[in-house]
Amino acid sequence: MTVAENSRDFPRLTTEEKALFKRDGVLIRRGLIEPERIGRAIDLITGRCGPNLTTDVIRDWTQRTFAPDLGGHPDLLALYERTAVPYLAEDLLGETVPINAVQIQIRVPEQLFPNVQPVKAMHVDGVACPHLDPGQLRTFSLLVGVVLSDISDPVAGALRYLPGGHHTMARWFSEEWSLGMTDQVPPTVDQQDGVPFLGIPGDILLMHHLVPHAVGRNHLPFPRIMAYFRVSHPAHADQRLRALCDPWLDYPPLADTP
Ligand SMILES: O=C(O)CCC(=O)C(=O)O
Repeated sequence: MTVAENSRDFPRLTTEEKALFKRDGVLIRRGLIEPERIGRAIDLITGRCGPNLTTDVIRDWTQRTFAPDLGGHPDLLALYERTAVPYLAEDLLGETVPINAVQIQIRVPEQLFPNVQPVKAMHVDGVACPHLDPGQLRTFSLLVGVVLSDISDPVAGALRYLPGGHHTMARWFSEEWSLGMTDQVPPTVDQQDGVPFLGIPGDILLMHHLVPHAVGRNHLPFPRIMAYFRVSHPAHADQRLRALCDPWLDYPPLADTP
């Protein structure tokens, strides 16, 4: 059955959830993705990564995506396309550009690869990335994170985010920042620990592109695995700079809501 065929069954975002998203920049839906889809994704990822992980490969893939050749694999894109997620994204953005790539991010156990994955400091994606030209923007509208391994313990390399940080970042981008700066966030944001996103396989996170986030080391003996999808409103590519300063430019359905 396709997504379109069973879309009636998907619980859409409520007015309360939209208001929460406006306030915090984050929404979490538990158990949204079926276990069979998660299982297929995990088998693919572990099958490809397991034999190939060396210190150099981990460093490289941590900057980009693990198993880059799987970036367009149908069983991984299905975590987004064949689930309720596009409908939730549409509830926030109105229209969305079709997704054609997934990013896999693994935090490997420190005890197996000590110091290979240092803490990723607070940042918003696509702005002043340490490995890219600071004059380039690789921004988008909405980050969707799919939990693929048990992340019930914050020391397992959980993503940590700053609820409401999209308001702070929009002010900073409009008042203090300019293209080409290498600072990723203002010092007040950099000093924060953030809230760990904890979950189990099948849970999803919807996060506004301006919510700052960081990632810790994984102190547990098994890998932490997340899949990320970067969703854009069709107008985003032509309004990247303005979307940094106006959090609701890419979100027409939310512009006039409380
Ligand atoms: O590893 C993660 O969960 C997120 C990594 C991240 O923030 C990024 O790749 O920009």
